[in-house]
Amino acid sequence: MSITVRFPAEVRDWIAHNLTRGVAPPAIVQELVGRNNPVELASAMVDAVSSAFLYGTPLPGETIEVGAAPLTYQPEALRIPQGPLITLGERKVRVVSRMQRPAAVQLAHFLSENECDQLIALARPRLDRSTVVDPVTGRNVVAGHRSSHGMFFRLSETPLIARLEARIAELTGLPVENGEGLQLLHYETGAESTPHVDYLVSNNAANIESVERSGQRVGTLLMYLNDVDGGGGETVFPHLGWSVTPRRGDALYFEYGNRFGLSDPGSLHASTPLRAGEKWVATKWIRTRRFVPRGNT
Ligand code: PD2
Ligand code: ZN
Repeated sequence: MSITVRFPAEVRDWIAHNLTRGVAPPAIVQELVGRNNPVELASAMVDAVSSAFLYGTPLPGETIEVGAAPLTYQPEALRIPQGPLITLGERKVRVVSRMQRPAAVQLAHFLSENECDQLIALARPRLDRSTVVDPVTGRNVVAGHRSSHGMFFRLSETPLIARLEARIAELTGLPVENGEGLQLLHYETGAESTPHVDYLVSNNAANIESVERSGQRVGTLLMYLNDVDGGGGETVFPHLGWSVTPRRGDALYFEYGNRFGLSDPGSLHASTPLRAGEKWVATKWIRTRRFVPRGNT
């Protein structure tokens, strides 16, 4: 049996701040118990905030349940068509492998060689150091998490970009307008993307506002634009022990949102350090609703 109790906003924010700083949940529970909170209540409060971080859900509101069963993520089937070949406009794309959790599909020749070349040529003069939102300050910072360079295209910026966005919408069954602008990333020797989830965690104002404007991210499409022959640069899923080797024109699509609004922590992934040469990849992040960039409400 569970009971509903009031969860003061200042206690919730204090817990969120400490989790974001990397303080371990049991240490936060202990601190709360030391401040005269019953241990069941302290654990429930810390669990409520850490579950919101883990599953990418909004921070708890004014009340929480004490004594409730812990949450788990219920995976859902991939939205994309079944079968070994998927027809996308004029293009037939071959399925290389499928995964159930996170729901994922690996596709051969999603892009033509010419499309890969054109994307690289359009992006090269516009590359900048990739940034991420610092979870403690909420500011955009150049971070070790992403040691690549990158740039974003606007939606339908060129006929090529519009054609690819239509192909992605046909693959995923999600409207073009739910997609964030296509991002191109360029990794040089040694560059990597450390383990992370792509859904937005409610640990800073920028993420909270972004989810309020456009809904949560629920799918990622990675399109590999060159062969990475020198080793490294694989996209890896540490919880699965799965590693995808980039091959020019191939794509990897994975989904991590269910109909209860939870995100899948099993979708944790990374790009391993590039041992030699370079890696070019295009990424598309897809939301539950129309994507509205900051300042465009
Ligand atoms: O470049 C990749 O393989 C990669 C790996 C993990 C890209 C991303 N995440 C991303 O753009 O989110
Ligand atoms: Zn990622």
